[in-house]
Amino acid sequence: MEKRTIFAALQDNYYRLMKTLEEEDQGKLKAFQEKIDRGEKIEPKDWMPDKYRHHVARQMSQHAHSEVIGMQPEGNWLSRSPSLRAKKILLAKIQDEAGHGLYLYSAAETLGISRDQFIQWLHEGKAKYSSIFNYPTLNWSDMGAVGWLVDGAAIVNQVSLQATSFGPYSRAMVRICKEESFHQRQGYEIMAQMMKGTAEQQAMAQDSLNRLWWPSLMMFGPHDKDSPNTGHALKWRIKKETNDELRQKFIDKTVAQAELIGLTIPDPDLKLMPDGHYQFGEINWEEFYNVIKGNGPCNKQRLAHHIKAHEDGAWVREAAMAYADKQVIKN
Ligand code: FAQ
Repeated sequence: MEKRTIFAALQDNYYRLMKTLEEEDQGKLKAFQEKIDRGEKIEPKDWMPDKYRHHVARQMSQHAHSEVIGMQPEGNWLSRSPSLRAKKILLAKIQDEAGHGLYLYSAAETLGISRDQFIQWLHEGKAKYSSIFNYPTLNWSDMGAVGWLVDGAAIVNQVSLQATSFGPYSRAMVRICKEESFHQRQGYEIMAQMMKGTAEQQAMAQDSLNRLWWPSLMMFGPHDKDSPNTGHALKWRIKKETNDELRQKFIDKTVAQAELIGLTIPDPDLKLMPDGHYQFGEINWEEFYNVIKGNGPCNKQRLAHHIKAHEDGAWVREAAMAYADKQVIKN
């Protein structure tokens, strides 16, 4: 069968039909690269090589899945929030995450792959979501640590992604970053309040930091030398900064925030260097790869919950489609 662009291809044949860079029209490929080098955005109807389309679809859909699966560890604490104020804020934050997932799925669909397909790949274990959401949230101060560290790490990454070369992704990031900075502040506020509380509350906050610090650093992905996607991502300006550069930025700004409220970063090797950056200890990469392979503490639970919610919601999707069909007939 003749190879066509994956945009036109049947989704089931996605990988089989994807052209290699060598198989692409070399003139078009050159013009595409020049456009990227000039800092122009690539829009859905523009020509793009299959590899670029696949790369952006992979990253955006994994990002969308992270936003949606990321609601689970926080949803766990809604019914046990310590006050009505805390509950309202947490509820609003979780709803924002659902919204981020929806913008991202919609933006990713402009690449010609449906949201149903992205979700099917997630359920089949062919698509990933952020490793961080495979860790449990054991107490209320984890809500503080998730907002402060997880949203904090997400912002560092997403601010950089505002300048990504794919137009719909870049525009989604601008809006998401505005909401994410409120999330980071609500998390930090919880941590700061707990650090002003009893010795027991302070110990809870420190325990949350101890458990979530290293997994937060893993959110930025493997070291650059072990990151197979970074080469093309930088060349095509999908990523503006590397995994290690972003991780360093996050550490540099977060250490001071911890110190300000009396928390200790759980890293005996952490050291401020003369260049103003922190040197830090070795990340447990064995743990990271284990988690992204599906063997983290909560992987099975998170995915099973997502599958069940998706199946339980089938009637809502069917009803919405039936209603839409009726409107077409009516008009
Ligand atoms: N977890 O070659 P690289 C949030 C995979 S949103 C799982 O370096 P790349 C909001 C990677 O996919 C958080 N898998 O990959 C919120 C690749 O596998 P593949 C999500 C990971 O793409 C807060 C392989 O390892 N943010 O938190 C991870 O160049 C609170 C090799 O890696 C985004 O998704 C990981 N941590 O760089 C919501 C941002 N790291 O696909 C609720 C967008 C790597 O080849 C509550 N994504 N892998 O099978 C990115 O910036 C990039 O995709 C990276 C990875 C930086 C995550």
